Amino acid sequence: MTTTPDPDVRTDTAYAEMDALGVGALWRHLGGLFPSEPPARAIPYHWDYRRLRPYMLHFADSLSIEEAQRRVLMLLNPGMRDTSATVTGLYAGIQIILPGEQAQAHRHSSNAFRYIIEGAGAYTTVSGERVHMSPGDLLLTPGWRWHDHYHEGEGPMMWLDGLDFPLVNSLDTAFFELYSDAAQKASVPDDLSSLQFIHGRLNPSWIGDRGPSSPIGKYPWTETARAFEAIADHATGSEVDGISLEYTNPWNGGPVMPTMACRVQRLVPGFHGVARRHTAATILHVVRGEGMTVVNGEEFHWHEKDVLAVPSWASYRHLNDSRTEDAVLFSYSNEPVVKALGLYREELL
Ligand code: GTQ
Repeated sequence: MTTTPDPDVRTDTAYAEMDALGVGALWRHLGGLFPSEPPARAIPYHWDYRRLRPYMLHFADSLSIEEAQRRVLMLLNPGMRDTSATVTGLYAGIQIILPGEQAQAHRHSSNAFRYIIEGAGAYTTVSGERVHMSPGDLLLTPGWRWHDHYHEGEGPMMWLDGLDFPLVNSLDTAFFELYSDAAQKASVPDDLSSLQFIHGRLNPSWIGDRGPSSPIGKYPWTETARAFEAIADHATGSEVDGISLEYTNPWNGGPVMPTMACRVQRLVPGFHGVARRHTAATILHVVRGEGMTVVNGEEFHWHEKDVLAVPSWASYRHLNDSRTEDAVLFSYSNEPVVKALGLYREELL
């Protein structure tokens, strides 16, 4: 069937006229809208902690916590600066707090966690529970819980903040509120949730409020170290990730929060991982040791406390060339989101 062309419509002006009507021509955008493979907006990127630390100390000295509210250096992926993302859907920042400082209590719909890098003597209060921090601890602040940070120890304290706000913002689901006071009052014993839940497979069965996030405020480094020691050399782990352990939600064995999966992995001396790629975007933090990750053929040499962005569908492999020292990496990814939507793919290369 043919139709009679409308004499008032001319192709040479139609695209501009349609644009003004909020209309586009699919045939001019097909490649961009349906790429054959995920196009990388995020690029593979490495943040060298030794280069960031002087700036953190500078602003700790020159900018009060009241002015800053939260004194954080954001790790911005050069390909995603418009959304302040580190990789797609995820953000990483390094926060520094000095003795006696109080970071204002607030809550947001974004899920957050902290992975402690340096220092001792600070705590975060989450929903009335004071959670004390030591290096290597993972602290959770699931969405919409009040939280504030206080440092009662000596010397500066630094940690890695992981949040899903690039995802939450892209879904237009962001809410934020300041608390009525600078700090919450403690309403339960300190570190209660870790004390109640962290022991092996035994969960407190009287607790009925089973939301989508882990109820554990802190996964202490001491437990991670115990797990690595117990496994010791009895397992080689996976050929891609070595001895990789996932922090889990005790209610369902799944990821700690609905938008972020957190893991910690030990790469034994001489570990040469197999390359792979997957559709989960990943951020890695070096807990200890040094080594190399090859991302899309580019070598990133990392040291303790560095951060590395691995975009979706980038191929990557880890190497620890030390003959004597382990390397330990903490990582988080948007894998739970990608899996929940049926979009997860992975392959070994
Ligand atoms: O400590 O609550 O890096 O709200 C970014 C936003 C940390 C926090 C960040 C935040 C926080």
